[in-house]
Amino acid sequence: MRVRAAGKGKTGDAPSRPRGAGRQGKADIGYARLGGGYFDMGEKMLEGLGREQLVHMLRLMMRIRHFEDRVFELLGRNVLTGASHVYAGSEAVAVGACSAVTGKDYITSTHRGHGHCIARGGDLKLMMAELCGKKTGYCRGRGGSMHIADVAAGNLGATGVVGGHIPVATGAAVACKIKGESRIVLCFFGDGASNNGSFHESLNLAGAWKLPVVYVCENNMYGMSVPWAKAAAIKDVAKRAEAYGFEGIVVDGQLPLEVRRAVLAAAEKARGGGGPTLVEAKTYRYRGHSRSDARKYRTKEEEEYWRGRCPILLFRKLLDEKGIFSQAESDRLNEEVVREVDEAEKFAMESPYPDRTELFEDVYANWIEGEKGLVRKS
Ligand SMILES: Cc1ncc(C[n+]2csc(CCOP(=O)(O)OP(=O)(O)O)c2C)c(N)n1
Ligand SMILES: [Mg+2]
Repeated sequence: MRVRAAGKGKTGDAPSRPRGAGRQGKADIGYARLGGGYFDMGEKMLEGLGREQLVHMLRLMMRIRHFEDRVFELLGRNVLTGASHVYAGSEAVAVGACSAVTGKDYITSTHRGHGHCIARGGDLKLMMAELCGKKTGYCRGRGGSMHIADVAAGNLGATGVVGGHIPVATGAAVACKIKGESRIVLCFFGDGASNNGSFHESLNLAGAWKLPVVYVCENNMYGMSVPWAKAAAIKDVAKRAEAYGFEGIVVDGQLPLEVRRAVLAAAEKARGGGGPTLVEAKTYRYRGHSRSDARKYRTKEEEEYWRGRCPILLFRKLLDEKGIFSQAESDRLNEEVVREVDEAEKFAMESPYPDRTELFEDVYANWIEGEKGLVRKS
């Protein structure tokens, strides 16, 4: 199945049974939990999704925005310390892509990874606690902003090493293939990472071995202060896929349904043994690279243009225009989400730090001599 390039797709009402509904079944992230809606033919649908599923996508995008805005505020007040790279502006990429895979699939994430974790259904309380270094966090406060992982939920984790996780994602895809599983891997990374050797080596093997992986490049036009246009001689990262023998697709990263459509087709292809796809989502980050970045390398006009293409505002407008979810309903949802973030912050603030005595736990695996050699102590 081929996917249309950015701008050519239509987000019209789907006339019949939603694409992927039966296939994704109960493992579908967040959607299965909602129940109902899938088979109601009288319901207004977009891209095969009914009202509840579409509103869930909106909720996830709002969660990411408000979580990130709060993180930025806490950094400003020095309540949160260390580096955090916020995802505001690119919500449609994580939410659109994660909506297209199942809960059994794996994802890998980046230094700008909070959005991926939330789109995957991550718990805001555990995330905020992790950012604050608290014992109740996803990694018991050991990982912080750039290293959130939830392996049990298929989130293989984020990394502060740019491009460092692309071989991890590719290796996970090798494992899926060897085991004959129907799982696939969704690998997020930035435009800057696509200039690293780890990207090229991974994509080369993924192409040669037809691995079940979907590479999602979030091209937000900059790697720190360096514009993509100065860091590479080609316009689209997606073009690089051709060199490794598979398809590269460009999508509008501000439209979640467009991202979803491309990733759904790529995931279907990967699951069916058709190998990898590189999906490049053109997007933007609203804040600086990190808190200390004054954004001197980009213009106000450029920022305003992209603010006008806010993925949440565009999606709200679409749902309203299609008679699916009114602006007033979106306002109420927005307030609900703000309360969720309030609760997450409260939970994190009230949580304890790990005890000093735990400092060396989880640093080395605990191996003991078993009957058949070394085994890991539980
Ligand atoms: C291997 C490595 N090189 C350099 C850095 C410093 N660094 C951190 S983020 C970043 C930019 C990455 O750009 P991109 O992949 O486009 O992601 P974005 O920050 O735009 O989301 C760089 C160079 C690093 N963390 N790791
Ligand atoms: Mg970038």
